[in-house]
Amino acid sequence: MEMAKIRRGRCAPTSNLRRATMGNIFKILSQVFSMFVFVTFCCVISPNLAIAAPIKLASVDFTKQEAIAIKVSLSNSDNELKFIPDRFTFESGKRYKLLLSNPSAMKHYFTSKDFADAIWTQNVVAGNVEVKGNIRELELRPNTTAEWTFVPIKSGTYELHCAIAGHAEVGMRGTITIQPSA
Ligand SMILES: [Cu+2]
Repeated sequence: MEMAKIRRGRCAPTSNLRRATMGNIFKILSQVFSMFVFVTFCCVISPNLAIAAPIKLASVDFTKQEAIAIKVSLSNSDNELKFIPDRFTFESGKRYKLLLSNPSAMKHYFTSKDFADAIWTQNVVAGNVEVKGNIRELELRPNTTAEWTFVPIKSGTYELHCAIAGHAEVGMRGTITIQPSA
């Protein structure tokens, strides 16, 4: 009886010890595995992520992208005081050519200074003249056209109006939205 008691007394701590040891080994293995995953991420995936972005940006030349043509008429042959259309949506990072025309008998402005600040203007072509640099607003005399080529930079919603006194008040207004690049 005593031997049995003694054996049982010895066996119980030994099996607890084994369980504890197995638990520790399992913990250590899972920590090693976590470290392995972390190191793999740091060494292999992260540098690729960091390198991928500059390569993508470096390969984009905005001036060589095909321009998306969008038409806008400042008033019409009936001399209605409105932009047609009066809502525009552009996407940041794409190249656009805004084809402006004024088929009316009055001069009109395409004025949206906040929008002009949110884009990079490549040029404005009117008649035989090409203008480069920052453009804030365009004035179109009766029966004239202009082409404004630009790349939207900053997303947001911007108001558009004609700067001639009284025109915006009776409806010569619009909204231009620049959406973040998809
Ligand atoms: Cu006007």
